[in-house]
Amino acid sequence: MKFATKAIHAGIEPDPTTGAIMTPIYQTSTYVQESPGKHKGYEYARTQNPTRTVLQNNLAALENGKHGICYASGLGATDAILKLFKPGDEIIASNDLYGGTYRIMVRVFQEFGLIFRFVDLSNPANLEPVITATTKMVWIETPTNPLLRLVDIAAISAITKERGIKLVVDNTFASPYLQNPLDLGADIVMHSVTKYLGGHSDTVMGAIILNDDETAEQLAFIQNACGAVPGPQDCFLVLRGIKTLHVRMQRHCENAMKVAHYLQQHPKISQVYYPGLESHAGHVLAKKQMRDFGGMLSFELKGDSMPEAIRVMESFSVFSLGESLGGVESLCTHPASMTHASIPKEARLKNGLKDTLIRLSVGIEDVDDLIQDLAQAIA
Ligand code: P1T
Repeated sequence: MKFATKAIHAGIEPDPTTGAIMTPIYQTSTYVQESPGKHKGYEYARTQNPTRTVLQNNLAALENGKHGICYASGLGATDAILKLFKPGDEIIASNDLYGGTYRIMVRVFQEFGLIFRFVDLSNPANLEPVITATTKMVWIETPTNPLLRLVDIAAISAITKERGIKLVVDNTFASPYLQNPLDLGADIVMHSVTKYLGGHSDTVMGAIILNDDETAEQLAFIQNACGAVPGPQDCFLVLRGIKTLHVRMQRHCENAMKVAHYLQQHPKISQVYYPGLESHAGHVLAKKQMRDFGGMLSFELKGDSMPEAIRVMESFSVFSLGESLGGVESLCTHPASMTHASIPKEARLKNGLKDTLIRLSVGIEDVDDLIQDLAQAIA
């Protein structure tokens, strides 16, 4: 089955009792049992819910994986993955990543004894020298949030496989429409479903997709034991959102490419970070690893003036200033004070994330209106 057909049909059957084409919202906390332990496969809604099961199977199909597990948020999914490890285990993560991921690693799990190292993995040669006998996992985003760096999943996975280390790819920025990390050698794919998968800025959710039965069983145990499950209404909304994922992503990519070209030639702009631009350091890799270049981009204004960057962000009328990304509506974010504020300033600047960086989630509005909005805001 090709992607667009999977998005609409994979794991989804008409409701067996009524023939309803849409998966029902099973709004229930428990399931009646005939006698203790004798039931139809459902016991309690923290453990399983039929609406969630359908979504999990659909997501697994989209990522070409065997198991899908959904969580109450992207960070709920990250939390579950990090709970696979023990004090003293070491995790190497790419140095450009969502601020909340950095925060849960450093402020929560480091307190419990996990060890984290943040390394620029856009050059895979940087990985080998930092691996130690206690390294258990490598965590990457690609493209990264917010600098849109590309990380070579196949090259990194060749190293992690040889050393018996798990590779996790946060595939939020690409979505499964653009990139399938499991096919490139990753062990676990993680998503903030809140973003492109949901696609309509109305749900917060996370997901993990993987092939390994044993790790899937551990994760299912953690999910049930720790309880970060999404509700059935949210699962329904995401199932509905995914039905148009391929169509939305095409328009996100088209619009972002036009916006990137517009910004690149703008006399007031010094840098545009978009993997679709030939000038981008990861462009060749993006062409190989992704099916298109996505809807996210960041840019900097000439002169690096903070008041000027803020003035631009306050001047938009079609773009809305807000956290998050991947919805149909265009958003603008100031990573330094918003999505990445929990990364200490020194570390942020060292990794290239300036105070004046502006991030855009290019929506699927008419691109002429988006460009006109940028023109009037930057002017
Ligand atoms: O917000 P939540 O669903 O918990 O997902 C966290 C998360 C994980 N990974 C990536 C790459 C993300 O971008 C996010 C959330 N990011 C934002 C809210 C943002 O505006 O960047």
